[in-house]
Order: sequence, then C-alpha cells, then structure tokens
Amino acid sequence: MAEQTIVGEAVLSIPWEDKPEGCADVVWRYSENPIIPRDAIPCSNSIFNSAVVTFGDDFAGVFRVDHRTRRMMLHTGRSGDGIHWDIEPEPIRFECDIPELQNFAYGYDPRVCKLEGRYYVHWCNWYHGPTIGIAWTEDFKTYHQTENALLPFQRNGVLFPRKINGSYVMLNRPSDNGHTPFGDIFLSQSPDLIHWGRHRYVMGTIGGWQSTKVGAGPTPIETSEGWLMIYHGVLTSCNGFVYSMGAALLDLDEPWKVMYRTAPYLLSPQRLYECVGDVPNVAFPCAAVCDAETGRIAIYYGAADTVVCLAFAQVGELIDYVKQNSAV
Ligand code: BMA
Repeated sequence: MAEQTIVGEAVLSIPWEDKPEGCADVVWRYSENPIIPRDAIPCSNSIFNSAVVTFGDDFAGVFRVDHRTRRMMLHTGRSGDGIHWDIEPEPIRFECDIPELQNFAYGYDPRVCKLEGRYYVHWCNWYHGPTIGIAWTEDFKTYHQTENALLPFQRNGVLFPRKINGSYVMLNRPSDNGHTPFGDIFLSQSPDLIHWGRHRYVMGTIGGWQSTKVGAGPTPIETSEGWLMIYHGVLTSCNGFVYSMGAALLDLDEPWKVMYRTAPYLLSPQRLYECVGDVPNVAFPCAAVCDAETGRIAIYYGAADTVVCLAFAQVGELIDYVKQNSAV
C-alpha cells in the first residue's frame, strides 16, 4: 500500500468492494449500484445527491428526496452497513428561532460534516434564491437551524471537518437563480459558523469535462498530502450539462491553494443509471466515508438526479493519480 494516509478515525465497517480484476480506474463503482432506488419511500419521485456519515457503530445521513409534488426536501436516513438504508417517510422539520428562516421552502444537495462533536448539515436552502443553509444535530432526530451562511445566489457549500488556523472554513460556489452556466469554487472563513468572510478564490473551470462549472462535493478529506477535495465538473454538450467527478489536493494550512487537480475525470456518467433518469448524464458526489486504518474511501454520489450510488477508492492510489495527472 502507498504511504499516503488519511488523518481521521478508523471505520472498519466502511462499505467496501475490491476493485474488479482488470479494472484500470482509480475510482470504481459498486457492483450493486444503485444502492437506493427512486421509490424507496412512498412520497419520493427520486432520491439522490445525499450525505452520509458514520454515527456511533452505524451510519446516518441526510437525503435529498424530491417528492412526487417535485418539491425538494431533506429526509433522515439510517443504516447498519452504509449500503442498505431506511429513509424516514417524513421530511426533516428544522427547529429554528429565526423568524425569517422558519418558512422552509426547499432544500437540496445536503452535505453532513462531523465537527467538534456535532453533525453539521448544510444544504442549498431557498431564501429569496438559493443559498447555503446550516443546521446541527447530535442525534439525527432534532435539527437546530442557524443563520444561512451566505447571501443568495450560492450552491455547493461544503464545510471542512475542523478549524484551520482558528477559523471554520467552507467551500462554496457563487451562482445564479437558475441552471447556472458558470461557476468557480471559492472559500469563506468564520469565527463562529454564523459570520462568514475573508473569502478566497480556490479554482475555476479549465476545459473538457470541467469547462462549464465546478463545485465541491464531499467534506474534504484530511490526508498527509493535503486536503483531498472530491468535486464535480460540468461540460455543456449539445444535449445539455454532463456532470463528472474529479479530485484536487489543497494546501493543509491555506486550503485556497490548489496544489494538484485531475485533468482527466475520475468517474463520468457512463452506466445506464447515470445516463438515464430525470436529468441524464449526472454523477454528483456529496459524501465520502473514509477508514484511516486501511485508506479506503467510499464515495456516495447521485446518479441522473434519480438514485444514490456508491464508488470506491484507495487513498494512496487516488493521491498518486491526482499528482501524476494534474493540470492546475
Ligand atoms: C445542479 C444541482 C444538482 C443537480 C444538477 C444536475 O444545478 O441542482 O442538484 O444534480 O444540477 O441537474
């Protein structure tokens, strides 16, 4: 095994499947994909772009469920193995004492970050346009919603799992009110998870599969080589947007500094469940569970805006690949 290591906890129960014989990919798909079908609960039109973390000896998560009304809602899910999930039939009702934010209109593309003993949920939250909503929970039963992090229009808010140089840090992606045809990744810093500033540019589009826009995916993974940021990149084809997955290594102390990023994609929509659905040709990563002991990474991604899928990587192999196939 390569010597690059994950800084974090051991998760011996991580979902895992060895790379198939003869597979040349650095990120490979779970053979039983999709792991969550679109109709897993009675109200769901689709379940995708969802966030998963370890919770005690088990797993918990916040799932994007587009209802049959086509309202975008967030639901709690629980799992013993990270693969088979029980999604609650009722959406999350956030506790919130801020009158202006109590009227939850929609939420989508959640991320969950374990930070200082709490689980912070952040998602694309409507407040006169899409912005980044934040709530925390300790039990995945009661969720305490706090201030939106930023002004509209924003998507893909992604918290780092610890303070860096005394500040909380969040990646974000300024956007517009629609199906944004542009988008670079920025980073904002906060003393208290309420007030955000000291904004920094992280990275933008560079061509090919990442030529229209880019956005951060799972909680960045701390490694011996820097923060491993898995992200999505978008290409505009004559049939519309194509969402693929790549990765970058960010400086540990100044994470707006990109050291390496993948010129080729790591995974692009090629399987039927990624190419056919409510929005074809989408692979959209939102979460990763990592085992510091073995270097295993399990990536959760939404496919075709319809279902939830799993893919796997080995940290050493992934970091070597990012370094050797980089265009910054
Ligand atoms: C983005 C977001 C994602 C979605 C993607 C493709 O703007 O809305 O939730 O997966 O478009 O439709």
